[in-house]
Amino acid sequence: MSLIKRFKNNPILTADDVPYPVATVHNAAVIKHQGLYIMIFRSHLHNGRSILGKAVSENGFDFKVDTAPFMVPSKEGEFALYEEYGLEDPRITFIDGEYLITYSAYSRHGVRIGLARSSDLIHVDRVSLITEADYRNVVIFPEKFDGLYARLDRPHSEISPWSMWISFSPDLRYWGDSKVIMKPAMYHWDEMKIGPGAPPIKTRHGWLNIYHGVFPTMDGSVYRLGAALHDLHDPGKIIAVGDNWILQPEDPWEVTGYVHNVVFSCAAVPEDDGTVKIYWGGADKVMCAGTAKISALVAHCLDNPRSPFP
Ligand code: BMA
Repeated sequence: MSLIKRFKNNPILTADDVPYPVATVHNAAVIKHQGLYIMIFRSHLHNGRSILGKAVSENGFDFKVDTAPFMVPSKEGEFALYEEYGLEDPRITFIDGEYLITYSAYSRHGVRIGLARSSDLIHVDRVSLITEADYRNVVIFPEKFDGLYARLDRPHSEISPWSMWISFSPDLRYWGDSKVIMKPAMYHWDEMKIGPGAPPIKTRHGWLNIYHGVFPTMDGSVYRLGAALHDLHDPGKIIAVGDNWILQPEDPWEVTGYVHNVVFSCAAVPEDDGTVKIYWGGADKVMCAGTAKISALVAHCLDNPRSPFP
């Protein structure tokens, strides 16, 4: 039986639901704010560059999109220089009474990560560009460790398959103590590269990390989701990585779209009843959602684990 139950009315959001011209709606961050689900989603414009929109829902499945985009490339200062080619793949974390939004900033100088903050998810202030070029998929933990913020990310490298790293910061601006914590497994569903997906969820057994892994085929790359557990007090220590994927492209809008065979998650919202709503982009074109039992995802990691350094 599948660990993740797809929502019966997937896809939950498409370009047709957006009141300004976009080609796609995908790879969205979602978080609960004052009883509402707030989604910050990526859209390709018709020139191929991306911006971020916002949608709101009462039940986590039926979203209504704002009339105007939430964030577009900055026209000011260093952000303008590094956001020239667009903003992609946001993630949201709530910590210390504020929302932190990370996003990929694309420009002629490469891809790096921007950090913005908001108290109400209406007004948003850019804080800093928190990586140099060739980083993606930055997710910030919703708690500090020994007084430090912690983040997972995925630097690019020509020597190693692209792997998951952790870094720490006293102030969100300066990051260090970086180390690699998890690598792809050879001839395995994630052999080509892995990257953080949703900001980690705290469970009794550890931080649940829903990540993506990529396998190269003769028909292009296949993006799937997997799960790993990190130590509660030392998030750089992986307790277990579930050996099998937890979600793969199967529905028609996951198999065919802007880029085919992609499920890519930037968000998972834990609920009080022990379930989690997982959100993913389908084929880089639409937004999909599903639910899972948190205990089942934890068991998936613990019952059939593989090494984080296979
Ligand atoms: C990755 C990123 C994601 C995208 C995925 C599949 O490299 O660009 O934004 O969803 O590829 O195309």
